[in-house]
Amino acid sequence: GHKSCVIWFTGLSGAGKSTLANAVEYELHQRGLASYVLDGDNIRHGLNRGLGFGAEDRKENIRRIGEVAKLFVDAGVITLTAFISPFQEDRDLARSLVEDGEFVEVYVKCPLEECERRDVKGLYQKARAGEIGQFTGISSPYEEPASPELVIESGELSVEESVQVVIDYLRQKGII
Ligand code: GGZ
Repeated sequence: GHKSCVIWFTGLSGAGKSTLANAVEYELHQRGLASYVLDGDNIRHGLNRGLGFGAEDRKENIRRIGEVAKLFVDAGVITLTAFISPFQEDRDLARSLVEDGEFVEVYVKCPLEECERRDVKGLYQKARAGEIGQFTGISSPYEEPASPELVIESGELSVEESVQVVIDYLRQKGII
């Protein structure tokens, strides 16, 4: 058997949160474990449609995601979330909704310069040009996690190596 938990990925746009969350989810699925990824595709386009990127809307975005993650954990699912979640206070609130040990905060760390150099979706360029306001790292803050369970330097490790770090942690803690 396994325990359910929230694996909360946080980091800048383009740091690799969704890629890593999906790769970990794939690995858990291979092992026959019930798991699910919450990300912008299924949350910001659905439940949280209408919320923007001002501080208050980001707070509400993360609050709702935390509540949904709690429900999934209650249902026995290993829940992976991939949101910038730039504010420590909001991440702490999400943490407070589940039991001690059930919240694994993973800082997907990547220098702003590297995210901006990759600029997979061209958003940094638009933010620099002033076409997108309140863009994290450019015109809106990102608060680095104070004491995350894991820090993964996505520019230094391959996706496979990063997945292994997360899986090893879950095994070490007896979650899987
Ligand atoms: C940051 C923005 C913004 C602004 C649109 N700031 O790389 P992406 O495209 O796919 O990921 C970013 C995503 C961030 O949404 P989150 O729900 O993760 O943010 S938060 O946790 O802060 O609520 C980016 C896109 O949405 N995007 N405008 N102004 N990212």
